[in-house]
Order: sequence, then structure tokens, then C-alpha cells
Amino acid sequence: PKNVLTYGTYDLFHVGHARLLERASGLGDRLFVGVSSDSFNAIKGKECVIPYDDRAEIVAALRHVHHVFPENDWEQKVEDIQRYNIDVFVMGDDWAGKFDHLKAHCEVVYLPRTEGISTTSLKDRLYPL
Ligand code: C2G
Repeated sequence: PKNVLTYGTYDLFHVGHARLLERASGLGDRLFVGVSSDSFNAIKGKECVIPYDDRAEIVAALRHVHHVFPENDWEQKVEDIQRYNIDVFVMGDDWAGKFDHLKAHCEVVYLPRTEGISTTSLKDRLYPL
């Protein structure tokens, strides 16, 4: 089976996330998702609304997702690629080029983001500035 890997915070889960995961899953047979831990989000400078356990549970409930695990730092991707025998690494194209070094280990694919939706825009709808 062809294994696909992606990572994300997946805070306030929305259609942009769903469409990314659906397309990523279409690139193979099993989709593995590293969901950013709360501590890693602090390192990324992202303030999360929803705690890791809930974000991970939502992603794990998706039909297209085979396995969810925590992403704790920037350094674990090669290890994850090896552990899960990954064939394709996928990210939205806001990351275009940033993970090309992983081409030494697997295919690297950047998919177009879904326009007009983001966690930040959802927050702004709740609390207009
Ligand atoms: N995404 C998308 N369209 C949007 C918003 C997000 O396609 N409108 C994609 C992003 O490109 C990413 C995934 O959905 O591939 C998850 O987005 P985030 O939760 O914002 O992920 P991020 O914080 O960028 O974490 O080590 C990698 C990082 O953990 C990625």
C-alpha cells in the first residue's frame, strides 16, 4: 500500500483542512497525519483555540485519515517517514519549497490551498476586529 504523510495544526477544523486531507488521501492508500501538539504550536507561534486532544480526535474521525500522531517538533519528519514507510509527503502550497529536503526520502507534493477560508478568518467572524 502507498502511504501518504502530512502535518498540521487543524485548529477550528474547516473546509480548507478537509479538502487538503481529502486530496492528500487520494495520492495513496493510507493517510498518516501529524497533528501539532499544543507545545509545538507555541514554538510555531500559533495560539490554538482547541486543545491537541480534541484537534487530533476530529482529524482521526475523518473517513480519509488512517492514523493520527502528535507532531512535537520540526525535526521529526524524516523519522516519521521511516517509521510509517511513507511514499508521499504532502503539504498545502503555503509551504511550497520548504520541505524539498525530504525528497531524499519520499515524493514531496504541495497542493493549492483552499482560498477564502482560514482559522484566522473564522476567529475574526466570531470577534470582528
Ligand atoms: N490548508 C489549506 N487551505 C486552507 C488552510 C489550510 O489547504 N485554507 C492546508 C495547509 O496548507 C496545511 C493544512 O491545511 O497543509 C493544515 O493547515 P494548518 O493547520 O494551518 O497547518 P500548519 O500550521 O501550516 O502546520 O510541520 C508542518 C506544520 O505543522 C504545518
